Amino acid sequence: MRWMTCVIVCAAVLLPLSTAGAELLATWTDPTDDDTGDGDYTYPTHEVFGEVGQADILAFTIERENGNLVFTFKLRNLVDPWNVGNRLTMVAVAIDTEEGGDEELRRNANALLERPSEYQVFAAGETVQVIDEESEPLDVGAVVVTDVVNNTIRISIPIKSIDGAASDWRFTAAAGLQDDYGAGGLGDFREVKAKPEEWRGGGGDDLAIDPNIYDIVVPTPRKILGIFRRSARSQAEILGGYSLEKGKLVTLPALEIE
Ligand SMILES: [Ca+2]
Ligand SMILES: [Ca+2]
Ligand SMILES: [Ca+2]
Ligand SMILES: [Ca+2]
Repeated sequence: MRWMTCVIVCAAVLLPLSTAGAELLATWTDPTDDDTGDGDYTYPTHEVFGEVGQADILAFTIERENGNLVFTFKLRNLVDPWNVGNRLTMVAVAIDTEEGGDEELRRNANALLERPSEYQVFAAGETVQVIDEESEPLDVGAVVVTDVVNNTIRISIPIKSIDGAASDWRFTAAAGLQDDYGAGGLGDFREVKAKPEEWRGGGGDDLAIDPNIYDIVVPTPRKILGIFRRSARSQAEILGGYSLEKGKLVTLPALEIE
């Protein structure tokens, strides 16, 4: 903690006043009402999900602030049915910093990563966890602030603890529902099945092949010399790219800071 204080204080001293505060690195807006996974995912039928929108990303922002890398998810509808804060929504960011890494998004996401990650960040409610490419938890001093009124989840990670500059990194941002198994800590992505149940989403499959992800931020294809560098895949195509017959998981694309 003393070390973190030092980092914050030192950074504040070293930074000229004009750049104090958050520096916006990138922001993406995301469509409303596309929290449908492969195109037809639905929420569990229990009344706590009744308002829907708990896993609908509206915007995803990356900032640098006082030596921290800050991810902010704006969601359509964070809810607090038990007066314990947000327990229903879970967000994840996979961070690719170099060659190699973890090819799968963890915590029951059931999804592969186009850009294998060195770090993965998961947050729900007041809990946040950063894991490395071996799925080992890292004690890096990450902090999450969830604002149920303004529907934001803000995750702050001391950037030095995950080595270096972010401009060349790639980021995969995803949202789903959390299943904390009633324990109140950080859980996993809640299972999606073929038919919705009281505590299970619907529109996927009954096995663990479909992604348990409702919404992702899809990168905009970049044009080079007027030609799209790669063909644009819709979110439904990306999240619907699983195959029961082949046992094939979906592969999530990554965002880059331009
Ligand atoms: Ca959305
Ligand atoms: Ca990597
Ligand atoms: Ca499933
Ligand atoms: Ca989306």
